[in-house]
Amino acid sequence: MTRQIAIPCMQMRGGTSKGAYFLASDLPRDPAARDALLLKIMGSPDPKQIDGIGGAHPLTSKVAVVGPSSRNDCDVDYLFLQVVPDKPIVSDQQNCGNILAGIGPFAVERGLVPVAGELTTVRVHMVNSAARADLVVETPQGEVAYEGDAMIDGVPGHHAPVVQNYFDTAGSQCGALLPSGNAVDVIDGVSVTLIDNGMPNVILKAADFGITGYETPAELEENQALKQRIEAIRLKAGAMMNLGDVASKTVPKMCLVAPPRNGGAIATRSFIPQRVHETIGVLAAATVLAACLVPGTVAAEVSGALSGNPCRADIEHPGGALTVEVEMRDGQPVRSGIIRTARKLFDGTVFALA
Ligand code: NQM
Repeated sequence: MTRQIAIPCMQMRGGTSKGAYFLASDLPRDPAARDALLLKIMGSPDPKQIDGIGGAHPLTSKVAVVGPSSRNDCDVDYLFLQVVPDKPIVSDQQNCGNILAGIGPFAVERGLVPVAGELTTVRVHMVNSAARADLVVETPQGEVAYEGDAMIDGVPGHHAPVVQNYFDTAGSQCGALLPSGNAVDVIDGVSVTLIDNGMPNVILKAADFGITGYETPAELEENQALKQRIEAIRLKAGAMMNLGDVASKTVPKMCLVAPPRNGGAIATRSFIPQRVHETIGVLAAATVLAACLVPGTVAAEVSGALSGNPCRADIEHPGGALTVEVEMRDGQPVRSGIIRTARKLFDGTVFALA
């Protein structure tokens, strides 16, 4: 007889995403057993994820696995897992900067990191890319504050800020900022920039597809011919980015760019990779700004004027803009900074059929 097994779980909104956060010690150690359990918890494969807690969209079907750090210079290890809603796939092939925003509050809530004062810094080892990010969490009166004045496009209301600083993100999954060695390559007759400053991305000019780049996500998702052309390019780009066969991977992301319309660095429409993002991923935005700062890229061709090092600029997206700061040294990004917010939604026990 099957029985229900119970696992401690906290649900958090991290930036513009939502996910289930677990202590590593509460999940099976064996990755195959862990992933099988996570599919059941989230309700995959099923486009509606009706028998699980997944939100039926890649942005709300995410998992964080957190434990004490294996590195001396970090406090916690964070493994990000993308649970694909309609396929039996749990992927560790990408990072997620939005879900990362909840890691600071979660680590403090679970007692992995002690409160240090009004502000607590949580040093995170991002296991997916073996890189470090520091998060500054507001902890007045000895506990995490969720209420505050920070606003991010794509999330209603105001919340406490979580400041994120990423280090050495260049080549996080691809081994180099420009994995093909070129600022521009041509795939299927289209000029592309293959780049990875924390999130493998293929940058393409919207104009090369006969569109403006200012369409809504729904309009782009309805355009089957466009989606097929973009996926065909993605499959070829994956191999050129040292990612192998990416047919069932969630990277690289595909980013259509156009000149900025609201004073930002550039306008973006991000395919993640089959659905279209309602805003843009955090590390994806850091990657796009790095692309704008590297001479000769497809992004640099359409971006507005940029100045300063670190360079702070708005990456425009369908829901507004995301402000990113990228610091360059010798042509390479060495630090990327972003402000997010996160909120604890529930803390309790999730059940899955054994
Ligand atoms: O790029 C969605 C998101 C993400 C990833 C995705 C992210 C990032 O917005 O750092 O945050 O690209 O699949 O949560």
